[in-house]
Amino acid sequence: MDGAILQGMTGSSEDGRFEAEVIAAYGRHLLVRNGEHEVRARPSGRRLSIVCGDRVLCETDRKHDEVLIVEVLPRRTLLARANMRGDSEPVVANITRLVVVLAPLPRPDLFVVDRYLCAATAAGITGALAVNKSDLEDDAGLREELDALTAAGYERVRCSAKGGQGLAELRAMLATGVSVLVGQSGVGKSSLVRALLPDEVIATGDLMREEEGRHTTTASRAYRLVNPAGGSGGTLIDSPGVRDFAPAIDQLDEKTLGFPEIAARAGGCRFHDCKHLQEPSCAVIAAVEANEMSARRYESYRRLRRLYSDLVEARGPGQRKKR
Ligand SMILES: Nc1nc2c(ncn2[C@@H]2O[C@H](COP(=O)(O)OP(=O)(O)OP(=O)(O)O)[C@@H](O)[C@H]2O)c(=O)[nH]1
Ligand SMILES: [Mg+2]
Ligand SMILES: [Zn+2]
Repeated sequence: MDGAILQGMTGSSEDGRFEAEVIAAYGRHLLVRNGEHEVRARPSGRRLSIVCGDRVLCETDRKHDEVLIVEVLPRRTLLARANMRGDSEPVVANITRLVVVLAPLPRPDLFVVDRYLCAATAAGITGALAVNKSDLEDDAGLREELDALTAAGYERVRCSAKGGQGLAELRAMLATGVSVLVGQSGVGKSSLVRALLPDEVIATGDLMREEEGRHTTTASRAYRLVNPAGGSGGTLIDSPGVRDFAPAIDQLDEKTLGFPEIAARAGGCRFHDCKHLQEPSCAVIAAVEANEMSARRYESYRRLRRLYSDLVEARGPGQRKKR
């Protein structure tokens, strides 16, 4: 490593310690940024769990010529998912907005979209939608389903990374804070990042791999957007595509599971602990029956409720699972 680079780290103390931001995480291979400098780093111990977006304390190991991360600073927010055992795994840290990217093709799984949006609510992050590939033929059925999400309060931008339509609107949505693009593989997350960063070369080095001739993202990576009118344009994190996603169960609100249209109505249910499944005088069920709430969204809620119970069961009661 270039010692001169390390000398230039802002806030670097005598012992070579400095604070940095994790801008790429590929397992234990990390890339951190301090000011304008980017260096590779690795966690100093096995117990450190570090994700893209983390603020970390680094130490320069001059003997081995490497940068070690010795501490993860407290996270302002954390997007987390549940694994099959029901345990929570961190995905990205310190973000302010989660943008689910979808497209007419590959065919969207709206239940996965819903679960991402629920995870955003659970993490105290703004959820939003980017409907990409607007150059392809529009799907009226899909649009109707998406209208239900807009009615629930999620901002939605229609865009095309290929044709450029809607990119100004997307850029405006991303202009503040730190956003992450999530969604199924092939919806165009990396293409959107590329379209928003015309001058920046998207790293295709060690952290990425080419699969069957096409680029599929294998690690989350943060980019700084530039406002064309000058100044910062927000930070954007690209993430690998998923087939499925389950929100971390500890973060979810037991009563609403993160559905805003249920949160808005739960106060009207007869029972304080109503789960909105078959309870009498349930304001949520009444809203679905009156066509005021989307039946598909309600079905999505019921599925997440089942998944939630399954995950709680998979995890087992407290420490008892540990052998
Ligand atoms: N027609 C059309 N194709 C697009 C558009 N944006 C992306 N694509 C294509 O969709 C394919 C997938 O794009 P990527 O940007 O790699 O998708 P991704 O979401 O990053 O995929 P993963 O990294 O695997 O999660 C590529 O062949 C792109 O050229 C668009 O706006 N319109
Ligand atoms: Mg990608
Ligand atoms: Zn209810």
